[in-house]
Amino acid sequence: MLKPQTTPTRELVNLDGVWRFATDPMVGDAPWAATLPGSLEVAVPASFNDQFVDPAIRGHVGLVWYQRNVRVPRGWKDERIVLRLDAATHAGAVYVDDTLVAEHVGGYTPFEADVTDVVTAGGEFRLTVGVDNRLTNITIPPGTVTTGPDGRQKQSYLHDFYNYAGLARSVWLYSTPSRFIEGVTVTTGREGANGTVDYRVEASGTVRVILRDADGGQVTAGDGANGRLVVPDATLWQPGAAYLYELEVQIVEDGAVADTYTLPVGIRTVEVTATEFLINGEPFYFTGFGKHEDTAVRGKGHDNAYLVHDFELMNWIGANSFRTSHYPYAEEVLEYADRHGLVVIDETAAVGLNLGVMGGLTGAPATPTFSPEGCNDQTRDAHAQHLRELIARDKNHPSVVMWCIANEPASNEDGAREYFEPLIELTRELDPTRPVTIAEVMFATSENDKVADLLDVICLNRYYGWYVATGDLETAAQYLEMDLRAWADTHGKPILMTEYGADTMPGQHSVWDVPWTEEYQRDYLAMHHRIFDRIPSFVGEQVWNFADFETSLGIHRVGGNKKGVFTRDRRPKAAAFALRERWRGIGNSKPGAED
Ligand code: GCB
Repeated sequence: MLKPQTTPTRELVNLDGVWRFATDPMVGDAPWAATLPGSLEVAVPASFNDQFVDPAIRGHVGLVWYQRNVRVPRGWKDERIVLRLDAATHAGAVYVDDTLVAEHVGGYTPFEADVTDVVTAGGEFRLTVGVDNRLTNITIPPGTVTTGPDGRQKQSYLHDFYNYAGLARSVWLYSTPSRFIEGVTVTTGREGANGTVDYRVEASGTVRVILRDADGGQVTAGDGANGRLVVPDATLWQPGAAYLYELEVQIVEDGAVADTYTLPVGIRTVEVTATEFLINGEPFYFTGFGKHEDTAVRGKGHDNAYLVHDFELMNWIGANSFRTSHYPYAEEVLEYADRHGLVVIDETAAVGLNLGVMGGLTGAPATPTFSPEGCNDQTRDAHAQHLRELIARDKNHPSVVMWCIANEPASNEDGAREYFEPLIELTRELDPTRPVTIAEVMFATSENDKVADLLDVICLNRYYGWYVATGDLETAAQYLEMDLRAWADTHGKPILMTEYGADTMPGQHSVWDVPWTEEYQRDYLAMHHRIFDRIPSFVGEQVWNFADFETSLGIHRVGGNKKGVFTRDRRPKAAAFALRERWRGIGNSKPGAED
């Protein structure tokens, strides 16, 4: 699905702002049919939860209602008119006045509705969106809703971040001509010094494409809906040195341009060998973080100031990459990464497909994850649909170098292979150009894991020195090294550490190895780096987490997860300075490797 944009043939109205709001118990049967009752208002884009003081609103489980009036530009009389929501977490139903125009399940991918027939240019309509935050065993991510004795619903889930919900990304009304460009796919390659851009356009009519360089100069052009463009002496998109060409796609009718859409294109290649991750044929060593979309008050709401600041901090610390843990991020984030040369591992929202974790943490007998009551065929169908939408949205971003199709599933349990094999195949079918991975939970070992041979890169989440061998970095180092060597020997694939980290209270200090202190976080990371540097097939390190973030409350969390190298308001802990020294020193190369 193309991200809406303004072009000579398309116009765009942003519908962000302060909307009317109500939770389901506050409204009658058909809340879209009239102005919402009450006086609550809510900011869009932002999760609704932390905007309110009333705990019944913050923790509401079920539907909430967003509403505003929208005026259609009067010049859009002969245009096709589309309503687009960048996300409704986790499901949305959209009404234009009394008409249901779109329904969508999945909280982190966009959806839209052609509303040409139900709105009038120059007229006004009432836009109402019902947003449902419930997670069940057949949603991605999964969860469980139970009803208490007082009839109130309670949501539980197995992922370690707060279930923020609502309209956390922008809402748009846009126009296209009636004959329009529906989709564009580009894949890039290299032939000696030349770059290649293979393009495929979905559109009815005669298609013409023009490729321009970063200064706007025409490089080459092509006719037809499919083709290959050759870029002589191409400037490549490189980690840390982004270069973007611009592909202008046109539908031409009777010599005139009927529709036009412009896509930034970075020419680069990605390949994986037994020991290396290659970008443009060069070994690339990942440094950086697993992140979250998480800030105070906004929850998961996209915020451009935090976008810029987070990338500034990543640049300051010398990070060259991040993982969109544990869900697809706002498209603005990927566009920024494209422009600034940050490398992205793009992750689905399939987090918490692991019923064994609870057993492991509480000592209770583990429930089988892949079972009719757990993750079943319907869950897998939802997961497949989520993959289709993610890849359709993000396939053209040069910054995205790998798909991570799940975080810490029970890949060691029976049924994991049957669940994942078709999804891995689907991912490769949808995008044959990028490697595929899963971030592996620590219960999955090189011996008991059932899916690793299907993956291109082994991504490991490990907490030696934190959940295991807490406060004992010496023992932790031994466990870590044994674990990594076993994976290297068993699979002969590149290994990337996608999580390692220690909860840290800023301001807590000690001369000893004391968990929660700033020194312990720093030394814990340094211990890991000593071991990483000894493993030849090691291709990168992403610390958990970039910043502290909100979680559901429980006995394991005090004011959220504190494994951030930065606090939730982005102040550095001591580890930040140590990471900066290491990462700025190694750049994009494996430590100890010859340049
Ligand atoms: C993990 C999860 C991540 C958690 C982290 C932790 O393994 O992937 O979502 O936040 O551990 O801090 O426990």
